Parts: sequence; structure tokens; C-alpha cells
Amino acid sequence: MSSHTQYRFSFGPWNISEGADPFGGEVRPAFPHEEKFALYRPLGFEGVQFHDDDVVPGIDGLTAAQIQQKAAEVKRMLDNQGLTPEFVAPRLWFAEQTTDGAYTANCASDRDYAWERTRKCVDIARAIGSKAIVLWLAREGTYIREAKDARLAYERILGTINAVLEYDKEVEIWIEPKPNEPTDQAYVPTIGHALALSFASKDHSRVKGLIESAHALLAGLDPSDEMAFALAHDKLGSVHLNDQNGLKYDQDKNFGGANLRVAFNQVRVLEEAGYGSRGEFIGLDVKAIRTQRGCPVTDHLRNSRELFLHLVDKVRALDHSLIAQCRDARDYEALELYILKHLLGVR
Ligand code: XLS
Ligand code: MG
Repeated sequence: MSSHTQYRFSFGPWNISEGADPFGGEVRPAFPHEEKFALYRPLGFEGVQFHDDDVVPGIDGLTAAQIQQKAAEVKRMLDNQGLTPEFVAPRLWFAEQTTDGAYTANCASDRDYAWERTRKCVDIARAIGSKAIVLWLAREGTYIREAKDARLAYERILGTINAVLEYDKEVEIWIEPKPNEPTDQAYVPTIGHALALSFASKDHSRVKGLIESAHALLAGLDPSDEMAFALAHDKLGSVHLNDQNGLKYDQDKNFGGANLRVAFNQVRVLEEAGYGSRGEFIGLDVKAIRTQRGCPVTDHLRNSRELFLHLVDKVRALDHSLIAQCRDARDYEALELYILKHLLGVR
């Protein structure tokens, strides 16, 4: 039953970071990448989110055999630590070839690079035992509208999705929408766009969405409604819970840190739909505050997980008959007061 879902949590190694931002460099010592995996279990996490080069550093300069060898090594490490690789995402925003986008770049050889890198990412995902790749389409978009043919760009994205489905007959693709940053306007800005691509693809059963709270908020949308939309189509592959204080740069704040009620509603929608009962992870994509001291910094992960679990308790303690009464009477003033007092813990 959904009310007894035992949630399992994941995060990516990039969530333990040194605090650099566009205005200043690192403020904390680097914690060795390979040592991050030992932190997961004690923090209450069992899933690892990966970028392809988190598994195989220096991926672009390695042969297929070297990539397989490194992936096998990581798989052994994950097995030893009792960790599950949730997904692998191709990092299609860092290399010079992705300056103008990846699948939608205007230059054909840059698009070829993006495809090769995606193929490698699928191979890595399969080698470490992950069932999905995540497409965060970071630079698929434009800084000025006239730079690309947007209709053609969507065709190219769909073409790549179909090519992945063809290349590997089992892997799932989870599209993570985001409306802006690093581009001015991104293609596939919402889960609606992502699921349209899914249903247009050759095998929609393997194309789902990953919803990050902050990305939905940056689109001016409520993340819980975005999640509900994906859940209504049984297409919520995963979530990246975090928070965002208004329409500014992507903040990746702690879950609930900016708006507790928005966080509560995400938990409510997930819990009511039984999300997690088929092994789906509660992924966190949170960034430690730059002022935080220490090495490694992990409090933001521990605290976001804890907050999620407190909100699960709040959701489970809701008085459903009272909610139904308020809905029947169309008394949403009473409903709102009840919800706010419930969140505050007052009667
Ligand atoms: C960045 C994205 C990234 C993805 C994986 O905003 O959230 O972390 O989740 O590529
Ligand atoms: Mg994310």
C-alpha cells in the first residue's frame, strides 16, 4: 500500500561540492571522488546518480575497452558498498563540441560527438547495472531565437531518443526538463514537452520523465502538479527534490528550504500515487550553501532527507474526511486553514 512505502533515497556525487559559483572559486577543500561512495549508507542513501564521467573520468580520451574496464571496477565498488546505480546521464554541456548544444548543435560533427557520447553513456549504464539514462538537455536551446530552427531541433531530439531505443532494447530514457540556464531558453522546458516526446517516440514505455523541483519552479510551475501530470501517465521515472527561491539562477536549495508548503504538496502527490512502491528513488539534487565549512559537507543531504520524511509523516497524518468535507462544501478557506495549522502542528 502506498501509505507504507519505504522510501529509498539517492543523490549524485556532484552534490558534495567545493562551493564554487560564477563569482568565486572553491571555498572548501575537494573531497576525493572515490571516497564519496562510502558516505552514502551512513547518511541513509542507497542510490547513486551518475554522470557518465563520474563513472569513467576522462571518458572522451578512452577506448571502449578502457571504458568497460573502469565501469566494471565501479560496479564492484557499488556491489561492495551495497549501493544501486539509479541512472547515468551523459554530460553533454562541458566539452568544446557541446558549446552550441549537443543533439541540436548546428554543426554536424558536434552532433556526431553528442551521439557517440550518448552511446558510451548507455554502455556504461548497462555495464554498472543501471536501467536508465537521464537526458538533462542542458544546452539544447538558444541564446537568441534566430540561432536555430526550433522545429528541426525538436526533430533532432526525437531522432536521438529513437536512436537510443534502437541501440539498446532495454534501457529507459528519463528526460529531465528545465526551462533555462545555461541557455536563455531551453528546448523541452516542462514535463509536458518531455512526455510529448515520449509518446512520439518508437517505444514510449521506455521514455519517462525526471522532475526536479527547482526546474519546475523556474518554469513558473508548481512541481507537485508537474509530478502529478507524469504520474497520471505512469511516467515518473524519478524526482530531484530541492527548492528554489523565485525566478533566479538554479539554486538547488535544500528540500523545503524556500517553501515548505510547496515541498509538502510534492510529498503528498508522490505518497498518494504510491510513488516509490516499485523501487523508484527519492532523488535529491541539493547544493550545500557556499558559506558552509567542512570537508566533506553532507548536512544539506541529511537534512533534506530528514525533512522529506517529516513531511511524509505530515501527509500520513492528514484528516482525509475533513479534506473531503471541505471539498464537498467547496470551503477552500477552511481547507487552507486546516492545512496550514497541520503544517504548523497547531490545532
Ligand atoms: C542539473 C541537473 C543535473 C541532472 C543530471 O541541473 O539537475 O544534475 O540531474 O544530469
Ligand atoms: Mg537534477
